[in-house]
Formats: sequence, structure tokens, C-alpha cells
Amino acid sequence: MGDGLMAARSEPPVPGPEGDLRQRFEELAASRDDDVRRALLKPLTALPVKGNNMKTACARSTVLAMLAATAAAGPSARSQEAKAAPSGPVHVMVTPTDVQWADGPGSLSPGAKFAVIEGDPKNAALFTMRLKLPASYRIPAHWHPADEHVTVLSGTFHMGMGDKLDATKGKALGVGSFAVMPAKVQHYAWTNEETIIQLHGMGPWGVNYVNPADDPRKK
Ligand SMILES: [Cu+2]
Repeated sequence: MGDGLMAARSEPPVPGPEGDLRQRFEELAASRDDDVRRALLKPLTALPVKGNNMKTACARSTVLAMLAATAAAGPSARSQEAKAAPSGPVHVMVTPTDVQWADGPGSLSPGAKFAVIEGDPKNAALFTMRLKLPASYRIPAHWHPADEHVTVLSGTFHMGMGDKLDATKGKALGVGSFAVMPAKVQHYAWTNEETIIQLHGMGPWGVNYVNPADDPRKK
């Protein structure tokens, strides 16, 4: 019965339910769109089959089987293409000795060192960086365009909220401490000993000083 159906494709339309099935299959075969295939498949199942018309019933079941196979092949073929695509997440595994420190960043006053260990703070994506701050280091009141997430890895990082650094306020964050400074909220920080923090957030990242005179990029 499969041969008969395929041969019928070059013949003129056959009237009646069987002709309908052939015409639908032609439309379906011409379509590369999964949604069109499904739309065609749906009304096809609703076609009436007379109990004693075995030829129509056979043609119908064959078309349905072919439709099901075609519909099933589309998405799975596509997902295999996706699996074969070369681009994908790049893994990151960094040990403390892997970290390559550099002087900076330019948004902080001299003496700090930094290392970007994931992403690029300039991009609109997640990034992670580390800051190594010497003892008695000051970061005057500032804010960021996105939430700042701070994890203290060594030393003690002191953080306070407000528009002016006040070392009599704030909180001492020891090793293992974590802080989140919401976007645009003014805060400040300082150290009394060498301190390493890990900072992560969504780029593009930036430091905006409450008092422009505190900005080392403007000096
Ligand atoms: Cu900050």
C-alpha cells in the first residue's frame, strides 16, 4: 500500500477521502515547517473512515505513520545539529596559584592589584574578579551600575553604607564573609591589613564615586 500511495503523487487528484489524504500528504511533504506539519496532522486524524473501506483505512494509517515519522524526525534532527555545534560554555577552574595579578584597576587608587578570572567586566554578562588590597587601603564612597557581590578570601574587608567613608561605622567582614551591594546604592570600604576579596556581578561593570575628586581616573 505504501508503493501505491507514493505512485499516486504524480497522478491527478483522486476525489473522495483518499484523494484528500493524498493532497494533504503532498502539502505536508512540501512543507519544511514543523508547525505546518502538525497543523496538517491534526485534521487528518479527524477524517472519517468507513468500516468496509479498507483501502482508505490503509492509506490513512500509512499517511499517519509517515506524518508521525516526519514530525518526529524534524526536532530531533535539529537537536543533533545543536549538539554538534562547536560553541558552548567554557569551563573555568582556578586555584589561588593560577591567579595572575596585575596593578589596578584604574578605577581604584594605586596600590590595589586585580585579576579577572571569569568573563570580562566590560561585557553584558556575568564576570568574576579578585582584588588584592594592601593594609590601610581606602575605597571612598561610590556606587555601581549593577549589584556587587563580595566574598572575602583573606584578611578583613570593612564595608559601610553612605555617601562618605566613615571608618567608625561599617562592618568587619572576615574570611568567608559575603556581601551584596545593590546597584546604585552608595557604600565605601577600607582595610587594616592586606585583604583579598572576590567580586562578581553582571557587566558592564563600573565604579562611580560620589565625590568626583575621589576618582583616580580624574587625577
Ligand atoms: Cu563597591
